[in-house]
Amino acid sequence: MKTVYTDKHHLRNARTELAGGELVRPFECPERAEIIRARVEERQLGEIVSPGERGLSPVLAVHDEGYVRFLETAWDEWQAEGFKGEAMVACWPARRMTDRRPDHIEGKLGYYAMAAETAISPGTFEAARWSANVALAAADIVLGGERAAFALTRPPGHHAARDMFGGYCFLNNAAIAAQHMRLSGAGKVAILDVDYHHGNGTQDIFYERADVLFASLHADPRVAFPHFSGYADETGMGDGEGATLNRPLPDGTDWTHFSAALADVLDCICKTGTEALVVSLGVDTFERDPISTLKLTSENFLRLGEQIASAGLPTLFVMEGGYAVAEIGINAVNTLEGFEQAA
Ligand code: 5XA
Ligand code: ZN
Repeated sequence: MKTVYTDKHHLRNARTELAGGELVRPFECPERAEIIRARVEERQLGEIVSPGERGLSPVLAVHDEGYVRFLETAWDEWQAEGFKGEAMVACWPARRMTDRRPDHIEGKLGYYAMAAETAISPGTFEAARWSANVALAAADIVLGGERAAFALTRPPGHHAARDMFGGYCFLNNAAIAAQHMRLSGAGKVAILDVDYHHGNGTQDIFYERADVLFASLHADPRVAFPHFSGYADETGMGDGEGATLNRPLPDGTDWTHFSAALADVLDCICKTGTEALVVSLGVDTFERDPISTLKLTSENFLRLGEQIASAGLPTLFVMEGGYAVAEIGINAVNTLEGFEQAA
């Protein structure tokens, strides 16, 4: 399986994350991608290729233009105010407040943020753009006839909604790739999100569409981020009614239960005439992940890959979360090797 990777991800190297009331070094750090890339090489998974520049049009096919322009200029606007730290949200349009977009950067951050932990730092927008380019290049490998490809995306994307950032995400790489696949001729695309956290952004983007199914296994939002989406009764709207499948899982869920829920959603995906599968591959379901509570072992990730392969679909893997840095390469690449062995 080919991997698409670029060292441009280093442009995203924020100093601060708000976690537990403290400003800490972000869990989502550059070493993550480097360790995965090293493991891809060590296991000789396949060729590692660089993405090309695709411009903003595939990004604007799923994201709001005002939002993208905000991401592009946010750091400069923040700096122009003379603020010393990184650009972090301090206030939001909460219940019964206006939905207007303010002019000041502090207001714009609130308007476009879905969470406070994620700071915008210099280079963030460029890194996010290149992460989307990685996903698009990997999508083209699958569109070109290969059974699977791995987009080693960083920063991740699945919390980024049409016009919102947060949860370490700015541009929704999986959604951008899925939309690109649709526009390139794939009749129906499914996005399977196996990250520990609900992919609220991906759900938001396709919630009213029947042509891109979104299925997610994730920790129960009553006790896990992003808290305000990912409940089982969120099933899509309008044309998209029934094309969103959420399977919240209790704290401590192990492979037996995870795999049963996965079998259920894969069955639904296969019954809907899906022609291509995009997997939002988070490995923060790992038992020793520092911010998560599921209980998958490194060996279970091999089984995860095998089970995904059983759907028999052209498959694009797009990297999302996973913060047990020492094991992130093993867990991500185990999934890909499990897939290859079963495909
Ligand atoms: O999949 N999403 C993540 O791993 C980010 C979670 C951020 C929690 N504050
Ligand atoms: Zn996650």
